[in-house]
Amino acid sequence: MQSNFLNLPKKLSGYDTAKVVVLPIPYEGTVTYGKGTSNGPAAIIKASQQVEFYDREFDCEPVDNYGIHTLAPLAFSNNPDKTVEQINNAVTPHINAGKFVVGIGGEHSISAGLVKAQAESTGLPITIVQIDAHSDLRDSYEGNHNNHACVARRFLDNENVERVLQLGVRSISTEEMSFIRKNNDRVRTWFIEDIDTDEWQNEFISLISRKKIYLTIDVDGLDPSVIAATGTPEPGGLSWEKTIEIIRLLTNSAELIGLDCVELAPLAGMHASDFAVAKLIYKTLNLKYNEIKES
Ligand SMILES: [Mn+2]
Repeated sequence: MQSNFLNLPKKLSGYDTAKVVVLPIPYEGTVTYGKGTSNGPAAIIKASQQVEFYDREFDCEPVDNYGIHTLAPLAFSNNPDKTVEQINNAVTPHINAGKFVVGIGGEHSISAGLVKAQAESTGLPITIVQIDAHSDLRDSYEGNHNNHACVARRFLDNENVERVLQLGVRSISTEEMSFIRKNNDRVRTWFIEDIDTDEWQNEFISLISRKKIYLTIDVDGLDPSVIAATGTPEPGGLSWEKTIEIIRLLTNSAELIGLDCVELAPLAGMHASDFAVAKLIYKTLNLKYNEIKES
């Protein structure tokens, strides 16, 4: 890898001083349709070199206030169950060192390891916010519990995961619909048409308010006009503006404790997708570190 995320100078990218660490997780073990998500982390880091540090919303270069260290990419066995444990083991020391960990994928199953590390390290109830075109609530898929189509079920395996809140879903199976209906104490899914109205906001805020939130962004949650380079694209997704609005509500009402951005499968000649993901990560960090808290 040529450079660090955002191509930051040393004073902003050293491990000891940075509040944020970016962990590239180029894992692609169970992908079922379009391939290439193992190339996601390198494409995100390359595109991030073009992101402006200056953020108009805050009229400053917010990264000056937090700093980002980019870790070496994780290497894997090709066993999906072992991968989850490897990620858990790799991430835990950084959480314990007080770092805000950003996992960049890689396929969505990596989030199971990231969430496990967060749930076990904090020892407190956490809520997962999942931006995704799919609910990923199958118990297993193609004979595997750690398939990327099952990741939200794996979140729910953790006792410390109080609830999974899903936004932007527009492709779902009969089994998953039935699971949602039976488990409405732990899963709340806002389908894409729900987010076109304003009614979802109050309920969303009430479910996240003052909680510890882990945000997992499957980039296929966004509309393919924003991010087309993904393995299982679905038409009719979240706009860029709506996505930022969700994240702004989150950072204004709750404590964001971890983040991942997964399922970018870069396409030659379509670097708009890579850039959108890099900018989305930077914007999320800016919102987190400029959070305005009501006292
Ligand atoms: Mn998805």
